[in-house]
Amino acid sequence: MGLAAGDLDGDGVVDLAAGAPGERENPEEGAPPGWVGVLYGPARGRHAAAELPLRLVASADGDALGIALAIAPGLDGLPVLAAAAYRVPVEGFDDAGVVYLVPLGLR
Ligand SMILES: [Ca+2]
Repeated sequence: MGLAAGDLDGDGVVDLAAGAPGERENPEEGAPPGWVGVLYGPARGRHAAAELPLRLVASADGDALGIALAIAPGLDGLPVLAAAAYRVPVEGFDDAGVVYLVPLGLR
């Protein structure tokens, strides 16, 4: 499970991104593709997945999206969320893996 903290929306308050690579939003739907949820700060208490303001869901079963996460400034200085999916096939190579770069500096 990936976890990253940083200011994703540029408001000066730390936000949290959490990955669930072995899960799906609806457990009744079969093999898990993985997903990432973003919780903007300040936040307290428990938050159900469906309540999160931003969720990224893998495109195929078994992609393992969210195994690792990072938050860093992009080339334009705005925050970027990097989310790894290590089991995504690339150009015929099974489990080659990819890292998605998601600019989230404007909300
Ligand atoms: Ca923030």
